[in-house]
Amino acid sequence: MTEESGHEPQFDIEESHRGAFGEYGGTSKGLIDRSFRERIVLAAVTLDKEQDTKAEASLEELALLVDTAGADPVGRVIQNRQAPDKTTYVGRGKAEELREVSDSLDADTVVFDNELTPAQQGNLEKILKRSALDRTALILDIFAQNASSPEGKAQVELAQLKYRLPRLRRSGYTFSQQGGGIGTRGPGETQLEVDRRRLMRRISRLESDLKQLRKNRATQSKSRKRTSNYGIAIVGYTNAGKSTLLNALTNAGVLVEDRLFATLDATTRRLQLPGGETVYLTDTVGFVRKLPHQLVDAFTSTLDVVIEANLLVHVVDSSDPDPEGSIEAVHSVLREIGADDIRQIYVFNKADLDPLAAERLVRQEEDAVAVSAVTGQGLEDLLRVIGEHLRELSEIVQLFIPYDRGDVLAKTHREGEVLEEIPEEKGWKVSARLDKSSVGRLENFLVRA
Ligand SMILES: Nc1nc2c(ncn2[C@@H]2O[C@H](COP(=O)(O)OP(=O)(O)OP(=O)(O)O)[C@@H](O)[C@H]2O)c(=O)[nH]1
Ligand SMILES: [Mg+2]
Repeated sequence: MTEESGHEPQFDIEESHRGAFGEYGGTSKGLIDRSFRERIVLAAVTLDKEQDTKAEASLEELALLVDTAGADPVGRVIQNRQAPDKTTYVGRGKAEELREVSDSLDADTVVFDNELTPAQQGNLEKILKRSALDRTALILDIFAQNASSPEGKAQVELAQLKYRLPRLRRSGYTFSQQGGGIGTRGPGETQLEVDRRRLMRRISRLESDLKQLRKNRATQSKSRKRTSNYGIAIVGYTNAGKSTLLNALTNAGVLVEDRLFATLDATTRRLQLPGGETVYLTDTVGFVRKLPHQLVDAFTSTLDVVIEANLLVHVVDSSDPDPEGSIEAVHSVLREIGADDIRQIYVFNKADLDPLAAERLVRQEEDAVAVSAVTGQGLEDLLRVIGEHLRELSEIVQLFIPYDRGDVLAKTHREGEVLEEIPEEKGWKVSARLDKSSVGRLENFLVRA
């Protein structure tokens, strides 16, 4: 389904081959032309009438994504059908209607609220006579604009290349040559094969670079673990206020912006809880409905910190019109990365904007706190709840360690918090707060009460 019709637009893969980590050319010359505000029509399929509000929330968000990408949403078309059409996603008639709407609104592009198959995209572009983008490409485009660290850039580029690989086409077609056919075909199979091989080479290069980075990170987090401190990851929907919360709690100075996906890199800061425990708090990339799987795959090294956390602080914007939908979107990403069994504390943020909504949401969840990361309201409560949860993950035990086992004493210090250490005739009597797993490892030295 890749080559063939010759009518699809060609992605210029050359632009993704620059630099050590390869600056993704998409930032300057991406899917959306940012030299002017492109006019965009949004299109979605709802599968049953009941899902209408859900589809609308999703489309609302798509409009926000389009705006974040630097273009103007100028129209919306929703189609209700049993299943997306295999060849054109919306029905063929609807596609024709989309063209008319786009013509009348003078729109440059139609963005579909789902991932299109390469074939659907090609077919749609033929009918629409303009480009057809999908949600995935749009989100990838925004990530590309926001990536700043070498790792972030590499992860985004990897996701983009994986998205493009099945979409590579023969070159030669541009929209100004509409109606072509003969004469609009590209150089053919050979060039296509060359392009594809190059792309695959670049993909494996990025994968190995990222693997190395991941290894380095694992070493770092191991040394952090050795000092027995807990890792807490701040997760949540994009723009919920995760970075603001990290800043409020630790003065981290992370960039805060009223835009989607302002944060792509993980930032970790130490935080001392009122109970005395030191924890490591990490702010990371935000999630969104239908987060492209290519991105989730590519961001494994960033998301490791979530998977390895002892506790998740799930930040929700309580002034969000559909907070439950956002919470569900976050859960679905957590499931995808295998972090859904980690204990979560819900933080209903922006309580200053909508106190009633925040209160309502707090009542719905078991472990929940209403806060405002901006005014500081509720933050003390949050720290107290975090402390309580961590204490549940550990227990206070009594140990007896003979003097010739200095190694065990050192290990106890490394893995836990030593509360008391009394030298006696034959060894140390130690009282320590330890993780359940450490307790297992030190079993031989436990003094049963
Ligand atoms: N009124 C109010 N605004 C808030 C609060 N917390 C965050 N904001 C605003 O919400 C916007 C997003 O905040 P960020 O901290 O960047 O959100 P984020 O979750 O890190 O977002 P991404 O990194 O883009 O996923 C900013 O404009 C913040 O000033 C709050 O408690 N009250
Ligand atoms: Mg952020």
